[in-house]
Amino acid sequence: MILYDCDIAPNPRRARMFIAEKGLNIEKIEVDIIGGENLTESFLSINPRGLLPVLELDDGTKIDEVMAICRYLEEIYPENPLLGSTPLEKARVEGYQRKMEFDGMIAVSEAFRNNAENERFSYRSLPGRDGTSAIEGLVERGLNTLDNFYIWLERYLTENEFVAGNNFTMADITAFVAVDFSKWVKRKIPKENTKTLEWYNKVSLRGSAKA
Ligand SMILES: N[C@@H](CCC(=O)N[C@@H](CS)C(=O)NCC(=O)O)C(=O)O
Repeated sequence: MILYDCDIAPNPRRARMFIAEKGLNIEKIEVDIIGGENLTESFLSINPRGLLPVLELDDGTKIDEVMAICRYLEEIYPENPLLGSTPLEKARVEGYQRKMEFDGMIAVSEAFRNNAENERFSYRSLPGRDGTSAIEGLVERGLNTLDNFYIWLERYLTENEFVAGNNFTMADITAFVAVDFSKWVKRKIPKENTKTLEWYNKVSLRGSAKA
């Protein structure tokens, strides 16, 4: 298998953390998003939408979308489950993962890519091939959603040790990557969010945090 990756990009990092948590050794090919390599014919033949990450299987089949990649790997390597074990756990992980993705990842992306100061990105409000022009008002909406992300994250971590319950799961990976991604829009964990700070420090110590 090959993971088409981009070292600096947050969505590929979610896949890399998942792979590291599973203890898998998967070859990686670096694609330079900043240099526009993801929009060249060569990469578009791998993912016509121009997005990373992509997992290529040994028979040439390509899987894009972080969660599709993680689902596939969870099915073929069920040890150390990160997407839940019981029907209820699976539902909880799916639900919290989506919340962390929409409230965190997408909010930062919206605030970052629509900010005219980020010249490299502002001409494309959306990532990949279908990029559209920036919309200024989305910066404020993204930042407001991000404020709510931090409020909800603190609440979940007050109720449980990890985002979706008492086990480390994909919901933690997405939330952790979103927290680091939020630095791109100069936001960080509010200092009064003690549970989130504790959780962040604990997750930072995992080997996968460096993936
Ligand atoms: N929904 C996709 C999102 C993928 C995505 O947005 N990837 C970004 C990197 S974080 C990308 O490829 N950006 C290319 C660009 O900016 O043109 C997934 O979950 O894989």
